[in-house]
Amino acid sequence: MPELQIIGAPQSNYVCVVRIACLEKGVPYTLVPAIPHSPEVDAIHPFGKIPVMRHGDVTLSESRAICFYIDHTFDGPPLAPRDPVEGARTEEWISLVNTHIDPLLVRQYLGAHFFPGTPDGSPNRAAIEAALPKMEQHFAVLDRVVAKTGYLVGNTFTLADINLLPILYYMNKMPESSAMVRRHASLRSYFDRHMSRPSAREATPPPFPGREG
Ligand SMILES: N[C@@H](CCC(=O)N[C@@H](CS)C(=O)NCC(=O)O)C(=O)O
Repeated sequence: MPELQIIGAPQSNYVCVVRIACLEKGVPYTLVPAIPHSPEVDAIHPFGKIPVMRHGDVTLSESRAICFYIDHTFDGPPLAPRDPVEGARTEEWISLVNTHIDPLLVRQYLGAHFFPGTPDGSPNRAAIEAALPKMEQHFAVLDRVVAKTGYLVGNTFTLADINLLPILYYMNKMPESSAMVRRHASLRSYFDRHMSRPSAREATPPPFPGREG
């Protein structure tokens, strides 16, 4: 078998998703550090985003496609249930995380802290304040959903949880969002429990360069 390369920066929540997927599946991989829009990424992703993947002659972009490939190429526990209903519910939550939760919590809120675009590099308070009321709604929804079984879907840890976990990791680090995590008891215990999985611990994002403190 050729080497499976996951190409991207380990701080990216989407790179983290693919790494957790490999670890849960028990698939060895090599993380090849690369930033978005670098030549090695642009060669595979049409819009220069990370992660991308290389496995022998197979190259892929987009975390969902990469996880599908990993799940169906290698032996190991399924990342998404093969039952059509549970599988569809998993896709439903992956999509909700990617199209609603990531744009608000990561791109808008976390971006306003980490990549604020302000003259002095201080957090973009206007963008943060605009995100907070909507974030309250998202946290309430997630808290309600995971309260039922401790998972987003059914009674097992699926790719839906894998997609959410790196986002919650960052939310637990920032001031306004960590207060929200603490105020939602079911989400808090969901986060604590799943972050203690060996896969999540091993793929924990390192600090962004220059933000080690
Ligand atoms: N839909 C993509 C999203 C990947 C993504 O947004 N990656 C971010 C890093 S977390 C990125 O490459 N951003 C650079 C950019 O948008 O230009 C996936 O699921 O892989």
